[in-house]
Amino acid sequence: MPAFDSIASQLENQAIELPSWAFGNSGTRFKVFSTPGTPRTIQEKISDAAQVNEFTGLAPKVALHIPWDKVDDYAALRRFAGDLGLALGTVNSNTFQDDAYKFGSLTHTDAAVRQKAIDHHFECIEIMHQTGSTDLKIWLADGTNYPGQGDIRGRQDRLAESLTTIYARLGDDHRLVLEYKFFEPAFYHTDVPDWGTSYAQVTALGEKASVCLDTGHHAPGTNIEFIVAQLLRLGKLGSFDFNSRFYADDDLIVGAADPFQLFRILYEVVRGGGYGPDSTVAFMLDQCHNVEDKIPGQIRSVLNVQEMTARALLVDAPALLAAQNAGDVLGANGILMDAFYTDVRPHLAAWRESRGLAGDPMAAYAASGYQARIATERVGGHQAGWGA
Ligand code: PSV
Ligand code: MN
Ligand code: MN
Repeated sequence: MPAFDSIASQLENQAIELPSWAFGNSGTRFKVFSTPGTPRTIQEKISDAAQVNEFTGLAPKVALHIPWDKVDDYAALRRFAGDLGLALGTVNSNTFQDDAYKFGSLTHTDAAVRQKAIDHHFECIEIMHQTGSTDLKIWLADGTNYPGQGDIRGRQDRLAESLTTIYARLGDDHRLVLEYKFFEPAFYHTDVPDWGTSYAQVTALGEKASVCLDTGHHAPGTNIEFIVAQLLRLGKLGSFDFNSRFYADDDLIVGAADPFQLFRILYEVVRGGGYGPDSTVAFMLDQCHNVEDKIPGQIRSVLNVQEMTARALLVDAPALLAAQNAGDVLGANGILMDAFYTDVRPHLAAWRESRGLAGDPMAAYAASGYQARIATERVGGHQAGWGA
């Protein structure tokens, strides 16, 4: 297995985008618990995201969700973030909250509703020009609850037409990423339920469109690393929404439920050229912190991604290939598992310290006093999204 030192320089390439909504209060349909110090504005969310980057050096971008993060002056917001060492990242559209979208948005039978949803995406693209963002991420709640409720085929056709109109409005440096999710909020059929549908739709659009893979959006037992390998092979893996799940779309801390799965995914990312300076894959978190503090929750998340990336980089690729080609089943499996079972935490701590960062970002954040300060300074923090 390669020594940690031989892969250390590749860790410099890691940049993980934080979702603005991770810093707001969130919960389930049963209860939204509020956490002292929760941000009241997008500026406060960005300030909290800056803490994650300050202690880890891993999170230089914040993704926005519109209209949750709507402001009058996006150029000023960009400067605000820039002053804290951050860039504004992916702009997430939102066509799942308005009454008009009860029966769909980009797929709706009524052209006026489709146009409303398209106009919202035009607004997002305009915002991207001002924030300097390159990615427009579309996730649709569109779908039906009962067989026969909608014309599945007609909805695909209208989706294709709406996406084509949005795609035509993208700026030269812009990309469109289409996220899939197998169910919820629709329970019978969802209009973009799987990577194949997303792939078919974005391929019809053109080069600037690709697939967003949210790790929580698959049926239990799905081999997600296979999807990663396939999309990279096809040149259509645009971005990740990282999180972890035990049951459905739990949005828990990435790597918390199944670190081995995260390792397997990141191994395929590395294997398929999705990691490194030439990669165009965007790595984002899409998480909520219902019962734990949000900033340390995000710090833990980016550290989990870093740890599993380091382990994936440690896989002895030539030896693995040789074992695979020789039909050495257990030898090949052993080579992969050797890397997975390597505890890289002491190496990563030393690597951080060599770069002027705290060896233990969780402890350093806890000792910084920031959490206590925001708890006293901020009163009446917002629920993620809906109240923002
Ligand atoms: C939907 O479940 C999703 O994963 C999409 O990425 C949304 O933008 C995000 O959650 C926040 O609601
Ligand atoms: Mn997502
Ligand atoms: Mn989700």
